Amino acid sequence: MRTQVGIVGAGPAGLMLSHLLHLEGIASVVLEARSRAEIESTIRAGVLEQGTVDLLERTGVGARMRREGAVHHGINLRFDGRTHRIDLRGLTGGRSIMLYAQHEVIKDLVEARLEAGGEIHFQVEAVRVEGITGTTPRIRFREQDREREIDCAFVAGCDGFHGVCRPLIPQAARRELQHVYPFGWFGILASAPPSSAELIYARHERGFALVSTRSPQIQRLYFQCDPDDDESRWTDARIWQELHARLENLEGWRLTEGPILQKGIVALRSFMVEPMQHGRLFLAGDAAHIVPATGAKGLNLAVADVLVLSRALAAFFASGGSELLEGYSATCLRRAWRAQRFSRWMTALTHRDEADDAFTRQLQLAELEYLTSSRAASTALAENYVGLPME
Ligand code: RFL
Ligand code: PHB
Repeated sequence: MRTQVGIVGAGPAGLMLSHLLHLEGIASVVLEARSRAEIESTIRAGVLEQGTVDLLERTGVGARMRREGAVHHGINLRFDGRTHRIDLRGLTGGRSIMLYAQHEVIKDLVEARLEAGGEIHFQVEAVRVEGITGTTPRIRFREQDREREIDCAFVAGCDGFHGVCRPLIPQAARRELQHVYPFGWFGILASAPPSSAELIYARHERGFALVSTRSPQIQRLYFQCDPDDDESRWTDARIWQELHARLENLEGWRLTEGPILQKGIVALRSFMVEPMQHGRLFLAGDAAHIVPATGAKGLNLAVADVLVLSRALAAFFASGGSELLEGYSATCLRRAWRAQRFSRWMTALTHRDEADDAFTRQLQLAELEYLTSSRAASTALAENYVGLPME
């Protein structure tokens, strides 16, 4: 087989890249380790920035999102027994966010690619990428017990944090920076109508909690936990008790309960690799950077990366010019570091760190007070939350 761009991974980064390249008239092949059913049902992100929403619509894959997703014009911060709304739309000149599940975005992109004759190979095994410092890298893989290979002009490593592409950048040419947090998130999906029209980020002495939503029938809820905790130790009754305690029944508000459909624990991590490119290998999305979910930035960063990459590849295939490709890493890292800063700040603002002393915890409250009483401070939160402009 032969293609212009070999893409490892059919997450948001890989699929969106394949879609954008197709619109530029560039051929690609996507290789995915998991099955189509699995990638279309894995529960992950829910918040899409304005720029992501605009790009999905502009490129013809936003119709179902527009029908079934929910536009939110604000978010709530809850602390010290009260709730304060951040008016995202009012503070950003009309920008908002969309609540639409990541696996729905995946479904829409897979469908669009297959309808356009795109090639996605699911359940491939033993993916090996060779020759990235030459001009014709090759990807070898196994598919239904057959060894196969693809020659390409470029390889996009869109294979997530645990993928095989990042380690292909030689250690001497690669710098990895990370921060691991002493807490994780316990996430549940519950069959219950939304408790709140807009998200609630709650800072509480018992730890952080978050009320999100997926549909008029399904709630998405999270609470800070020990990352090494075992989810089987949490009965449904204990989960609800903890959520009620942290969210409090303020001013007549009450968390709505329902059967828990799914539960799981994820670790919180900040991670960066520099640079995001080596030879003809370009990393995008979680393969290159991880942000703690508090800022709701991971999927959005993945989309921003592949927009930059698709434009750079389009320029290269049109004229042979490699200037944009050479700038790819620096361009994406600039945005990713800003998202790191924001995500770390949102995490520190709302989580309980057992290592903090009473003084530091009081500072956290002072910061929330300032944030919710100053238009300038609220604006800084709002403009980052809805997403900084795409390149
Ligand atoms: P993905 O989604 O991990 O996709 C990588 C794909 O590559 C495949 N793969 C391989 N395929 C072939 N060969 C190999 N050797 C392979 N190794 C791996 C995998 O099977 C997979 O299908 O990475 P991508 O595309 O970079 O997308 C990143 C996003 O998934 C991620 O950043 C977000 O989910 C983060 N995130 C959020 N982001 C937001 O923008 N808004 C949110 O509201 C938000 N909430 C969240 C989140 C992540 C969470 N978890 C589970 C960590 C909430 C949570 C709880
Ligand atoms: C979600 O709905 O899954 C979600 C919302 C906000 C976040 C992270 C995840 O910050």
